[in-house]
Amino acid sequence: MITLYHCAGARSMRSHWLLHELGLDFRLVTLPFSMAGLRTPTYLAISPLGRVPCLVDGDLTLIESGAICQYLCETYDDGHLHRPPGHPERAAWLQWLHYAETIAVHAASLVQQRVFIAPADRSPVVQKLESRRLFKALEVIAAELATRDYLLASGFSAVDTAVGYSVHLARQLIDTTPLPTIEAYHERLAARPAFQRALDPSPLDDAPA
Ligand SMILES: N[C@@H](CCC(=O)N[C@@H](CS)C(=O)NCC(=O)O)C(=O)O
Repeated sequence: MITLYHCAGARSMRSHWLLHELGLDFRLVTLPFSMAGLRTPTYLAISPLGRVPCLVDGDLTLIESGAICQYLCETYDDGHLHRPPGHPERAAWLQWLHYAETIAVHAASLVQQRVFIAPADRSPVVQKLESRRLFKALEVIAAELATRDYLLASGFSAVDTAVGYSVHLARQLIDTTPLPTIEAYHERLAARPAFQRALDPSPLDDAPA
C-alpha cells in the first residue's frame, strides 16, 4: 500500500493529484502545515527533514516531489503520463519536472512571508523581489503555452501536475492576469477530476494579509 504524507495546499498536492491521475489506491496522511505538526519525532523518523511530500511504498521512502513523480510514473504509469528514456519528449519531460521547483522556490518564499512570519516582521524587499522572480519564472511557461495546451506537444503528462501545482500556488500570491495563457492553462488543469480530488483549502486563506 502506498502512503502519502501531505499538508493541505503544500507541494504534496503534486503527488496527491498524480496519484489520482494514475488511479492508484493509497492512504493519505494529512499533517498540520506548521513546525509543530511536521517536526514530531514520529514524522521525523519517516521523513528526516520533516517536510512534505513524503511517499512510502513498501520499503521505499521518497521525500522529493520530483523524484516521487518520476518514481510513480516509472513504476505505475501505462505510458500516458510518463515519457521514458528514448521518447522524443523525454528531455523536455525532465526539464519541466524540475522547472516546477524553479517556480516553487519563489512561491514558497512568499508563503513563508505570509504564513510563518508576523506582518510586522515581513520584508517588503523580499516580497517585491520574490514576486518579480516568480512572475519571470511564469513568463517562460506562458510563452511555451502560446502554441499548445500543455507543456508537451503530445498533450497532458505528469509534468503538468508538477508545474501545474506551482502555477496554482503562484496565482494565490501574485497577479497572473497579465499572462492569459497561464490563466487558461490553470483553468484547463482545474477542470480535471484528479485535480479537484486533490484540491484542499489553502493555508494562505487563514494567513493575515
Ligand atoms: N523540493 C521539495 C520541497 C519540499 C518542501 O519544502 N515542502 C514544504 C511544503 S510546500 C514543507 O514541507 N515546508 C515545511 C517547512 O519548511 O517547515 C519538494 O519538492 O518536495
